[in-house]
This record gives sequence, structure tokens and C-alpha cells, in this order.
Amino acid sequence: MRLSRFYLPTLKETPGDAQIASHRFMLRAGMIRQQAAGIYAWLPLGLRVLRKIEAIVREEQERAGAVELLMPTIQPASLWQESGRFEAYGPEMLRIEDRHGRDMLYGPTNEEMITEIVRTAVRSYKQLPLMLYHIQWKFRDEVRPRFGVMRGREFLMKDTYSFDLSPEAARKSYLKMFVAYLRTFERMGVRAVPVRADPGPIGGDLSHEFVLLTENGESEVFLHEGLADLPAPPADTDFDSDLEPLFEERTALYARTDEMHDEALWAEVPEEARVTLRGIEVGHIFYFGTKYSEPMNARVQDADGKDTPLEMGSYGIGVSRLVGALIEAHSDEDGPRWPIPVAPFHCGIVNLKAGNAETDAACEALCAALEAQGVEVLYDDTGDRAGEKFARMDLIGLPFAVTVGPRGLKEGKVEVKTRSTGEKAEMAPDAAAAHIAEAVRAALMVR
Ligand code: P5A
Repeated sequence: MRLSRFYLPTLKETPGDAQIASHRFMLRAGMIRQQAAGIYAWLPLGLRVLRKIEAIVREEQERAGAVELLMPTIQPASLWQESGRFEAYGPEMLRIEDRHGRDMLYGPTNEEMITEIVRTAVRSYKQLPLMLYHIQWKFRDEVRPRFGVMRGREFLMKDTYSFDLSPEAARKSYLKMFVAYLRTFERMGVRAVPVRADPGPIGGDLSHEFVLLTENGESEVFLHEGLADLPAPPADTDFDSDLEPLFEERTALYARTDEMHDEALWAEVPEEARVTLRGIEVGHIFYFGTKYSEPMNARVQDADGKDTPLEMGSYGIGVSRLVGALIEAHSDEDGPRWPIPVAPFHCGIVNLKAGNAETDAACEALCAALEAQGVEVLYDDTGDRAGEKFARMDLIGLPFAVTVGPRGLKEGKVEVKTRSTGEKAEMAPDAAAAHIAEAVRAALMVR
């Protein structure tokens, strides 16, 4: 992609109301533009990151056995009257009336709607277990939308819903999502720690938040330090095998949000192992049994022909929040340092003398060589000053940037900068392409 044909409205000034790094960088790097409090337009650069996150989420959902569908953003109030949540949800729900005077709402979540979809078609235990998910915009009229996309009013969520015959089977579904989540975040280059959480308005008695540990996080968590560095389970994990040992390993040690904090249990954790940290909630999973299936009459026949309400759980990932959260986890004073799997492009090319036949030809050849090997390139072919081009590359945070200038070319060399380390190395254009392509290939390999 040539920068001259792309849409990258970067800002030199830091917008006044942006309090944290990710919000500032997203605005300055031309990733998002605010349209109203907590409501953002996704500009091309930001959208590319959002799509990468979605793709990883999707792959790991499918691996765990969940099936994708798409429910609408607007829902009839009648569904929520059936479950009893229409009144209970309060002012966070955006209520709308259509031209016929019917009560509608912009969905803050989809437990009711998925229950309605499943109840007519799923009548027998033979159709279970079932896990359905979608990636769709939600609206919550948050009192204090802030930190950009991290606490928006309109935000993109991946939400999965599980349906089972018994509490034991529902627990298996919960564990599948638990493992899928560990893998999902790890693939984005971060580690999110599962902590015991308060189910809040979703309900139920088993719930974990996945918290990305960062200084600016909104949530406070209390952890046994033994949990912070466990690697994610591998791609060949059999989701139909017994996942209890894996779950046990991740949940045996103390890990709780501030709402669930228990001073007595905390005192039992050896003092040197106690850590209190801040973090960003990037996922939240719930097991709530028959909370919706009972009032909404979603029932199946078991093997003995007995009618029983479906056992359900729901599992959310903050897809748009993750864009900000990943920047909080990976950035320096100049901008984000995107991990390769979620970077908007893998590599930038800076032409120091755009319009010069030699540098133009070298840049174009380099682009072609990289793209032929699956590397996504943003080629800065503009006539802007070199200093401006370098600052812009740092601000958008691509993992690699190759600088091509007449002086280097005379010696047959270009300069490769690795954003994550700041390291710079001179090499022949062919070697640069091979080096970058190899790094990208390795980073995209699913382990
Ligand atoms: C689980 C899926 C639910 O809504 N119902 C369907 C359950 N859970 S949740 O914890 O309330 O939300 C899931 C994730 O969505 C993100 N999130 C937000 N992101 C940006 N702005 C917001 N205002 C916002 N609210 C929730 C979080 O990552 C949360 O874990």
C-alpha cells in the first residue's frame, strides 16, 4: 500500500482530553476519530488492527468448537421483558421507540436473543453441546466513557453462548472457552490472567475475568505471583479431552478482582507471593445455568424423555477494547510497538528521496519482494521531510521500517529498523526482504 493513496490523518498535537497513552496514540496515529462521547469512527489504520484481532478471536473460537452466526444490534424489548432484565438493566441500556411505538433497544449483550433463537430449534439432548458466537457492536450508555475505545459506549464484542443438558456438561463448555481465551490473548502477544470475578448483571455463580496486567488498568487485581507467567496451552490441545487439570493449574492459586477480594484467604497466601496489580479486563466468562432458559422456556428432552431447561454460559471478549489494551501493553514514548500478529502492516518503507528514479525503483522492488512473501507493506512514497517520515513511522508503530536513500543505495544497502528493540542494521535489499519475511512467518506460525 502506498501512503500517498492511503488515508492516514496523523496529528502532531496531542488532543487535550486523552489521558492515557493508547488513547493519545490512537487519535494521533489516525486510527480512530471521535464522533460523540464514547463513540468512534474507525479509520483505515485502526480498522486493520481491529480486523486482525477479530481474525485471531475467530480462529480460536472455531478451534474450541464454537460456530459463528450474526445477530442484529437492535433488539425488541419484548425479549428482555421475558427474562426480566428490561427493567433491571437500568440506564446503561439505550432504549429506542420505533415509528409504531414499539419498544426497542440497542443490544448491550445477547443472552436473551440467542436463547430465543435456540429454543425453537433445539429440542433434544442429541443436539447438544452447542456453542454459538458472533462479533457484533454493542451499546452501553456508560456514565463515564473514557480512555478512548477502552471504555466506549459503542464497542465491538465477541460473545459466545453455550448450551448443555447438565451442569457437568456446561462446566466442560466453560473450560473450553477458558482454554480458548488463554490461547487467544497469547496469540496477540500479551498474557491475560484469569481471575475470579463478580458476575454482575449477567448473573450466575462461576465467572472469570481475563486481565491484561498494565499500569493504567481500570481494575485492581490480587494475585499469587505464580500465576503471572504461565504459558498458554498449545494449538494441539484436544478440547474434547479432560480440561480439568489445566483449569485447576490456572485457578488453584489466589487470583481475584477487587469486588471478589477476600482478606482471610489473601492472608493465607505467603507474603512474598502476594502481588496487587492493575489491569485491563479484556475478557469475561460466565456460567449461569438456567437463568435465561427457565423464564424464556428454552427446554430440551433428555435421554429419558424428560423436559429440562438448557444449561447456559456466556463468554465475552472486548475486541475494540483490545486495540487500546494492546497499545497499553506495547508502546514507548513515540508510539505503539505492535506485535506482528496484530500490526496494521508488518513493515514500512521510507523512501528518503521520493521522485528519484533510483530510490523509487529500489523501493518498488522491495515492496514487491516483501509482498510476494506475504509481508504487508506500507510504502511512504510522499515528498514529506525525512524527519517527518521517521516520526510518523514510529507513531504508527509498524514492527519493521526499511529506509531507502541514495547514499545507502550507492553501497547497495538499506537500513532495517526493528520497532520493538529500536535496533538498526544495514543490509542489501534482498537480505532485508528475506530477514523481515522470515520474522513475519515465524511470528504468524500458530503454536
Ligand atoms: C459475556 C458475553 C458480557 O456482556 N454477555 C455476552 C457477557 N460480559 S461483559 O463482561 O459485560 O463484557 C464482555 C467484554 O466486553 C468488553 N467491554 C467493553 N469494551 C469497551 N467498552 C465498554 N464500555 C465495554 N464494556 C465491556 C470487556 O472486555 C468485557 O470483558
